[in-house]
Amino acid sequence: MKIVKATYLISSPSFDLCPKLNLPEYAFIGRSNVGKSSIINALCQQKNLAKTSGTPGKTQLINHFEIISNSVAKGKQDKWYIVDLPGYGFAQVPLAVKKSWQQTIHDYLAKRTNLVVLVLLMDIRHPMTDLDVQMLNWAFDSNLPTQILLTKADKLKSSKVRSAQLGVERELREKYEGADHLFAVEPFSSLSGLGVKVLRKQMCEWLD
Ligand SMILES: Nc1nc2c(ncn2[C@@H]2O[C@H](COP(=O)(O)OP(=O)(O)OP(=O)(O)O)[C@@H](O)[C@H]2O)c(=O)[nH]1
Ligand SMILES: [Mg+2]
Repeated sequence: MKIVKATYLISSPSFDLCPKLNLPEYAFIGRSNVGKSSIINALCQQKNLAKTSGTPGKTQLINHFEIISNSVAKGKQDKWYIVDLPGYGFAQVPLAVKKSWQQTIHDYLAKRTNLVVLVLLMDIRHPMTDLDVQMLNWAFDSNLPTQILLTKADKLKSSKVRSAQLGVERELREKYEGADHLFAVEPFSSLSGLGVKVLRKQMCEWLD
């Protein structure tokens, strides 16, 4: 799959204000500062498509991007959305705001019927936080296929990368019996490009 065009569409403060459900959609979610915007940029090969920042909590809206991709193998063009969801777990945010984000995300996961796959990002050095598990529970409850990316893998030696991946896979098997078909785990680095090709290939398969 080759992404031929990626454009920013709209930022919505709540689930009700999101674009119509007319195209398939992939949502990226994870703790604030985990590298969501960087992954979207790496995937689309555009440096500033999604705004990245050193300030956690920058993305507080549901951001839709419209993507046009070509599949050489299938000889066709596809149109779909990528969604940059608000980051969670940012300590400096008031409790009421955190609660409202959680509600927005829960509604989004439960009701956005054009959602094909959830891409859940976890820092490879601190995976499976309570809020990550909360997202996994919601995905499991909605029977929503979830690609887990262990981000910033460039920060660890390759042996540690492998053991982190195996650890998360083991925990998933223990927590969600019989859900092997729903969850997949890949290490990722926007900096080195590790995992980008695998993710593109995966996305192409999911589109069918
Ligand atoms: N070493 C390393 N740093 C990364 C990687 N991806 C992102 N970063 C850095 O992590 C910080 C946050 O990246 P963003 O892509 O803005 O993270 P985000 O999840 O979109 O953050 P919010 O929108 O604030 O929730 C930035 O300083 C990036 O440069 C990576 O693969 N490796
Ligand atoms: Mg962001």
